[in-house]
Amino acid sequence: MFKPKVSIKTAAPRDPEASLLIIYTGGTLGMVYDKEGTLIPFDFEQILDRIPSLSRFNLQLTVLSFEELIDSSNATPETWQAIGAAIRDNYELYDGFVVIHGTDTMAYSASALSFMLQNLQKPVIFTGAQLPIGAVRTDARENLLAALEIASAKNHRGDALVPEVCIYFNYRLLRGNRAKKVQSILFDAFESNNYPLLAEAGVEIQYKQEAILTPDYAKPLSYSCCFDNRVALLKLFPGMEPRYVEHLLELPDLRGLILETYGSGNAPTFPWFIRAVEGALAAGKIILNVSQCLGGKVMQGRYGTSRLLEDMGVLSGYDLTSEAALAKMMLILAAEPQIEAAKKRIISPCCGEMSLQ
Ligand code: ASN
Repeated sequence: MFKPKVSIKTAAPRDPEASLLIIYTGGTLGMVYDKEGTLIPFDFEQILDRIPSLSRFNLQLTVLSFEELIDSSNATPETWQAIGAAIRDNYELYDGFVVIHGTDTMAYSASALSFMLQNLQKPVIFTGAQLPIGAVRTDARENLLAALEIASAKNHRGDALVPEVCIYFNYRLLRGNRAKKVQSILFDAFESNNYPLLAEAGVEIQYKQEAILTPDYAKPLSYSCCFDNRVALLKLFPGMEPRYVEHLLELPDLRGLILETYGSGNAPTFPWFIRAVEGALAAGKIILNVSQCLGGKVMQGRYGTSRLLEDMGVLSGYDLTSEAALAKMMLILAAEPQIEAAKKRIISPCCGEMSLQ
């Protein structure tokens, strides 16, 4: 399904400023309408034809297109592995990577890739669009062109300006594992409420160097690609049926639960709920508390309604997004059979995904 299909190289400029690999997975950016008026994925060759200005960049571009292009609602950890493998296999050959991806699950994929590619020294810029590239008012052209420019940007030492996994969308560059899709209609589809923008594109692209990670140039890229999907996400709501929650928490092979709580990490103190959480923890499951709020953070113990969670051993996800929490937990559970070691890694920041203060 995710075998890379074709490599299309643009005519090589004589002395290119940078050489980039575009990984095309699908999404609205490259879709066309079928006879029923439904959007379906489309071939990249025609996309290149639709952006003639691409050839005005002094860049060597290579396109790796997946055999089966997907709407990102069909993304799975195999999709993340395929993107990761394409980057790892070509890491030394390119200065940067642009991943064309559907917007619906882009924040999950960008989060996953940020955890898979540790000590990254090159840009991995996810982008996509709300309207297909063929639409008259499309946002695809600007998004793709700016993503390419950012992926090729270097400082005076020749190092990448943004050596991170990011999402570029609607004139803004966000850290991938801090981003959330917040809009399905407007072009301004992504937010990063708990972390500043990494760059803003206007007449010029303004990079916020103080917000961008600095890698350890002495260390090589470290790549992990296994995910354990025996995890679940439970969003709390008033009126939850105890049986459903108990059933989920008692599932014997469930290893981890992301609990989407209210406000600063609060949950009901009903005895049935406390018993269900206690039982799951006693059975060796890991429970990670993240907030339903778009901004702010979990502060277990601030209210009585989160004190119990803290006392029972529920982990605080601080200001993690649910998307990043899921991807991080799935990757760590696959790597760590030891529950205490897994817990320790889950609450330790590793690539700018959470702030403990
Ligand atoms: N359904 C599309 C996708 O995620 C939405 C988009 O790309 N704008 O693939």
